[in-house]
Amino acid sequence: MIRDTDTLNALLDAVTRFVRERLVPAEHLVAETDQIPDDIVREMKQMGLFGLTIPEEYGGLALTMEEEVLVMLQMSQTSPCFRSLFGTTVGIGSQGILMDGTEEQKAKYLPRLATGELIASFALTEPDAGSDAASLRTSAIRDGDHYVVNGTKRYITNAPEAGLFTLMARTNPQNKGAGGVSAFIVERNTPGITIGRIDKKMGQRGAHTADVIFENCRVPASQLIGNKEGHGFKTAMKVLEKGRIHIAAICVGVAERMLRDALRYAIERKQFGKPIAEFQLVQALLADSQAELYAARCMVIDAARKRDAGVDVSTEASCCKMFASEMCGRVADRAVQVFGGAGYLEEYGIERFYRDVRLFRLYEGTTQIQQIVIARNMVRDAGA
Ligand code: COS
Repeated sequence: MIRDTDTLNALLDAVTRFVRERLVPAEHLVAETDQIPDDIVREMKQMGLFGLTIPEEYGGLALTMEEEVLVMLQMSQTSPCFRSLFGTTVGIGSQGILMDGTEEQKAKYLPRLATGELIASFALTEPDAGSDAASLRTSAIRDGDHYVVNGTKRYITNAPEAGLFTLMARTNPQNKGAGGVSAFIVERNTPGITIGRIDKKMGQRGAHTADVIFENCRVPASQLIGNKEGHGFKTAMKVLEKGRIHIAAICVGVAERMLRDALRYAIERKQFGKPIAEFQLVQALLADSQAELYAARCMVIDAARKRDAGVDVSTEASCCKMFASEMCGRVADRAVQVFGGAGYLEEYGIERFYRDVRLFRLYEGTTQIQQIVIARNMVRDAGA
């Protein structure tokens, strides 16, 4: 749903300009230094990017899912690490508070998240609990008016930058499944939290992940999201469902950028006396990418519109995440192929995208997890 076309277009123009004039020129530097420059972070905050999805009464822009998707399609026409810096705050880090938090929790945290003063991270994954998220072992045991948290969270995006964590931990040790899990808002400066060293990753330099270690960390009981024990896994699933449409939009945007770069190269590069874009085998690489991109774009917008209309989009969100991330991987591979030897060299940038986009098929639910969600829903809907 688009609420006001003029307002949205103004935002889209601003994001498009920001990407073209500020982010694209900084891509190499960020990849080299593994750091997004402070002035860019400041500009992101000024533009309201940290508050895109936060309701207006808490200082955000309150974008609908369709609006969010359209903004992300523009935002991701550059290295995905830029989006990652505010992506956890507008997405998986804040949405648990927004969806299931109490009024007090929303009033306390959402305004500071909207301005970017606080960066939010989503702490679900553990060394032994990835795809099987319900098996997490981090414990939060009630002790008076606190919970004592112990455990390790792994691959936590923006952990080094985070001001707060949406933490999933087991409050009921007797219940080893999803029902024993609760969600908390944990401030970074709570004693007993250590951030591990920044992970060395295949790509997405500039976006940081690390372990978050909780050792006898006393979290006030008032930080339990919604003041409700045993609801944390469902909160996480709802948050991830929305996140999957967001990530699918990112996949489409990055794929568009890679295809545009590949097309430009194919037009400029001459072999056998003419541009390689005139050779049919190269054209096939371009055309297959264009068709798949079109399909993914349509899927993402359709799923976003359905979600805005209040439809249950569990299946659509997983279809989008699976198809768009796999499509993005294929487009990356073809783009490198179009570039030929140059595609393997750092200076042309396409190999960096090739590495960056590999993550999309893994995080916020692997392709295989999306397949499980889709097929389970199909069986359920068939009344089996
Ligand atoms: N919205 C609301 N509730 C949901 C839900 C959703 N999208 N998905 C599941 N639930 C609920 C279920 O209805 C069930 O509730 P009841 O017990 O009341 O029926 C509960 O959550 C447990 O669901 P389920 O039985 O399906 O849990 P499983 O342990 O079988 O796991 C998968 C389901 C595999 C889908 C889940 O573990 C998953 O998504 N794993 C991937 C995690 C992930 O994406 N990690 C990425 C890292 S975080 S960036």
